[in-house]
Amino acid sequence: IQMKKRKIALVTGSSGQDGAYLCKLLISKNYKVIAADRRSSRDSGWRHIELGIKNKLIYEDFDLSDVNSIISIIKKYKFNEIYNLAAQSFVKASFHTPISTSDVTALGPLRILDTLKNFSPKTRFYQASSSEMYGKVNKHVLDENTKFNPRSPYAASKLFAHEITKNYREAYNMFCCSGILFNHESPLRGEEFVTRKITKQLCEVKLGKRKFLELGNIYAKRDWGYAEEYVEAMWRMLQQNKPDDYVIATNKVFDVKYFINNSCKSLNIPIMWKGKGIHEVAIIKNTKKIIIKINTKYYRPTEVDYLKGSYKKANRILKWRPKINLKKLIKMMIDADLKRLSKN
Ligand code: NAP
Ligand code: G4F
Repeated sequence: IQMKKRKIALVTGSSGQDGAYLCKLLISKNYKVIAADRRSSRDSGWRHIELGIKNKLIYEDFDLSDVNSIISIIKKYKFNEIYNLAAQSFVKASFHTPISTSDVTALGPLRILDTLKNFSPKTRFYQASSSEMYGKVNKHVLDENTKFNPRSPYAASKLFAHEITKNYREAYNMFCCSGILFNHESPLRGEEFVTRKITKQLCEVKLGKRKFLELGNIYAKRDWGYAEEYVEAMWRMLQQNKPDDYVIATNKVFDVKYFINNSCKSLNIPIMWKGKGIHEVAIIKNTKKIIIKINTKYYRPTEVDYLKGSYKKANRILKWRPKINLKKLIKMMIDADLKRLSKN
């Protein structure tokens, strides 16, 4: 009997939320997984520790802005698949560091693609594209054919990466896919993103470690899914016969305020809202203490107000659909934060 050869995959941004879940998925599928990240972010490795995968990965030093680090890693292994998840991924920060964001988030994937073209053209490539690329849109539900209108240096960088991925697919017949992923969250989400900021800081209030939290535009609407399900879609894209681009979303939309209200319910903190605009506050019903304030420092120069995606194509071709709803997701995030905070 012939033994099936073990596949080798490279995951860039392996220390991040999606990187950690994807590494876990690939390990469960018996891949040899090379986790590429910056040495500095490996020191904590908290996500890999929580998922119990730290000693199941092969770690390599890697920086998307350094083409030599990309060339040497691609020459060292014969990759079947590369998942490019590394990026400066925080939209707000991209307004402060537009040039380094573009260097990493736009040119980084091009550095990988060009290296693949020269040294490993048969390797399958996944690019982490984003619903932020749609930006300001009038359409109600967004899909693979909707026009993009980016609203931040981050989104413009992701759009360049998206288009160049398509170009390498068409020009050189390479197996390159982009997943246009809508917001996806989890207990492993970074603390700067609004969902995790809310769950963590509300848990701190609940445990008496904080008095209130400050947020920006609480009327922004997002299509929030569960990250662990979304990395499964990435893998499925690279298992198809033909490379293509797919929207991954839940087709449901909620505003930040809804997320806050449900988080408070989950924590048994009864709140009521008062005031308008920058003076709007949430108050704890029985104590009348302010728990949420607006701080304009969290506003963005240009905002994306509304994002809702259609996962019809992914459902038809990849047989993918979201399963965890937002209320369940909030509960998972709250439970994890309470558990972590109770330990300290
Ligand atoms: P994340 O938690 O912020 O992870 C990003 C990763 O990229 C981190 O491991 C980070 O490492 C790494 N990175 C940053 N700059 C780098 C550089 N110069 N060289 C090498 N690695 C670098 O993001 P995520 O939520 O997992 O998202 C994964 C990818 O999907 C990102 O590209 C993001 O833009 C995209 N995306 C995310 C969502 C979402 O809702 N989560 C939706 C659509 C698209 P350090 O720790 O060293 O900074
Ligand atoms: O959680 P956010 O920072 O995520 P954003 O900007 O939608 O970007 C995330 O999703 C993208 C996919 O669409 C990814 F490509 C990207 O890498 C990242 O993962 O903000 C969500 C919304 C925004 O409208 C923001 O203005 O929440 C609003 N918001 C209100 N108060 C806040 C805050 N966002 C943050 N981060 N912090 C606040 O205090």
